[in-house]
Amino acid sequence: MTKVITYGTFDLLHRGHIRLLERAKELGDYLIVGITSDSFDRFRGKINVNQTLIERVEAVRNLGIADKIIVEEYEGQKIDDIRRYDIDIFTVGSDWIGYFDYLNEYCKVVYLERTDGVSSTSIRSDMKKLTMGIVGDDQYLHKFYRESKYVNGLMIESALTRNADADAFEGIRFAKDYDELLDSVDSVYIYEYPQLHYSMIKEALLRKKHVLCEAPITLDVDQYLELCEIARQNDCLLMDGLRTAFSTAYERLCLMLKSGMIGDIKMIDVTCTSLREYKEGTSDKWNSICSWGPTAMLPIFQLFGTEHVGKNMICKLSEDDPDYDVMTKIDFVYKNAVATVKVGQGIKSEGELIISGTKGYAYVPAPWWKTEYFEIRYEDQSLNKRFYYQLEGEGIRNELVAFRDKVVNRNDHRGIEPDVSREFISVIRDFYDKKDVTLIE
Ligand code: C2G
Repeated sequence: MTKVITYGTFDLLHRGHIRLLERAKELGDYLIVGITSDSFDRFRGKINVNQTLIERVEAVRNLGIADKIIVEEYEGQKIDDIRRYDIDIFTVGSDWIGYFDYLNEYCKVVYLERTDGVSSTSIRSDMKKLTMGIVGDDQYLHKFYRESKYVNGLMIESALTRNADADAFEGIRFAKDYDELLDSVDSVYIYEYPQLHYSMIKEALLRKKHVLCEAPITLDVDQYLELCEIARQNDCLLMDGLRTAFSTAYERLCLMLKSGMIGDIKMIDVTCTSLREYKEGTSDKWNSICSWGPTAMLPIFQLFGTEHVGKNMICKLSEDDPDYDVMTKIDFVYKNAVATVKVGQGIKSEGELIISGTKGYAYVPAPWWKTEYFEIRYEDQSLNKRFYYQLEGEGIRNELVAFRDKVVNRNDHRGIEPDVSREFISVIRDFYDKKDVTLIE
C-alpha cells in the first residue's frame, strides 16, 4: 500500500484545494491530510484564517478523499509524521516548490501543479471589505498603515495627518479635513492628542462609523460612557487601540496565569518608559500617564480586575506644565494583592513585567509590551518554563484582525474589556484632578 501525506490550512475550502487533494490521493492508495492548527498558522504568519481548525477539518473530512486527518501543530512535525505513519510520498502544491526538498531524505517529494485563479486570500478579499480612515500622529500612522496591508478584508483608504510623508502613504488619499475623511470610509483609526479624542469619536459614531482609538479613549469617564451609549444606539464598534492586548505572547501569558500556573497572583510590577523630549508649550499632551498608563495598567486590570481599594500616584511634573508628568509611579492596593506601575517619558528604566504568585512568578523582559518571550520561574529552577510566540508588527496586525472581526461579531472576546477601558480613564482623570496624587520635585 502506497501511503501519501499532504498538509495545508484549507481555509474556505475551494476548488484549488480539492483538486490538490484528489491528485494527492491518486499518487497512492492511502491519503493522510495534515491540517494546520490555529496557533501554528499564527506562528507562521497566517493571521487572516477565517475558519476555526474544527471547521476546516470538517470541510476536508466531508470531501471523503482523506483516509486520515491529523493536525499540524509545530515546525518540523512533517518529519515526525512521515516516520510515524511510514509515508511513501509527501506532496504539496507547486507554490511550495523546493521548500520541502529536505523531506527527500525520508520519502519521495512530489510537487503538484497549483490551480490558478483561486485562493483563500482572494476569497477573503472579495468578502465584505471594511474601509478605514486614519487620523493623527503621522509617525505611528506610517507603521499602522504598513501593518494594515497584511490584513485581508480591511482597506485603509484615506489619511488625515499633519506633516505626512506622502511616500509613506502611497496608495491612499489625503483628506482635506476630518469631515471629508469620515464621508469616505466605514471606520476610523484615531491616534490624536487625548484631549481631542472625545469630540472626534463622537462625530464618527454619530455618523455610524466604527472607531478604533488609541487608549485612552477619553480623559473623562462620563464622556466615555456617553460614547459607549452612542456606539450602541448607532450599532457601531468603539474599541480601545492598545496593541499589547493583541500580542500572542501577552494573551497566552494571561491565560496561563489565570489557570493558576504560578499559584495565587499577589504582586504585579510593570515599567514602561521612553525618553521623549517635552516640547515646551506645545499641545503635545501625550504625557507619560497617557502615553504609557493604559499599557502599564493593562495586565493589572486584566489579572486583578478594576476593583482596587486604593491607589497612590507619585508624580514628577514638568516645570512648564502641571498636566505633563515627567514620570509617575502608581501603587494599586487590592483586597488581597498589590500592583505597581512606573511610567515615564523623562526617565529611562528597564521596561519589564514581573508577576509574582504563591508558587512562582512570570518574568517578561523589556520591552515587555511587545514581547515574543516570557518565562515562568519557580523556586526549583529545574521547573522553569520558557515560552516564545512570534509577534509580527508589534501586535498591530492582530489588533486590526480583531477590530475587523469585532465589527461583524461584537461577541468576539478579543481585546480590552469595557470596564478596563473605563478604569484607564478613571485613573488618568484622577491624575489631571490631582486626586490620590503626591507630587515630588
Ligand atoms: N493549493 C492549490 N491551488 C490553489 C490553492 C492552494 O493547489 N489555488 C494547494 C496548496 O499548494 C497546498 C494546499 O492546496 O498544497 C493547501 O493550501 P493552503 O490551504 O493555502 O495551505 P498552505 O499553507 O499553502 O499549505 O506546510 C505546508 C503548507 O501548509 C501548505
